[in-house]
Amino acid sequence: MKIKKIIISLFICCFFFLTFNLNVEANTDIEIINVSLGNAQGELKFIPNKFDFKVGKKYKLILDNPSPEKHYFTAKDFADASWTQKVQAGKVEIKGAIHELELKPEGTADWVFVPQKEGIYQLYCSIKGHKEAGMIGQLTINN
Ligand SMILES: [Cu+2]
Repeated sequence: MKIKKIIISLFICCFFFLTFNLNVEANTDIEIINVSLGNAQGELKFIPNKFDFKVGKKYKLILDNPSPEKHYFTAKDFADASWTQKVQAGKVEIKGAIHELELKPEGTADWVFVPQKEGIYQLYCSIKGHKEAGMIGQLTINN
């Protein structure tokens, strides 16, 4: 009976140890960046609006729109210079190339990708007048 208890305890210890290790690995494996499209005050800007990426590293951009209106995260050249693993929005997961993401008010989306090509790329919102009002940003990929 005692041996059984010890075996079970060991098993539980191993399980926690493994889970802990996997979590640590997952955290170093992918860098998570939160991006807001506008804010609750209705200002037309990306927060943050400057991004630095490294070639070959995996990123997850968590996009959200806390503003009262619709916005776009448009970064065509940047998307072409990156490999997209997936885009997740709600219960839908999209695989393959992506150039523009539409976020309705209160909307969120996750974009998981790996930058491939060095360069400085532009980000903007493609709704009429928003780019001109300052809804722009810069995405840099370094080696
Ligand atoms: Cu906009």
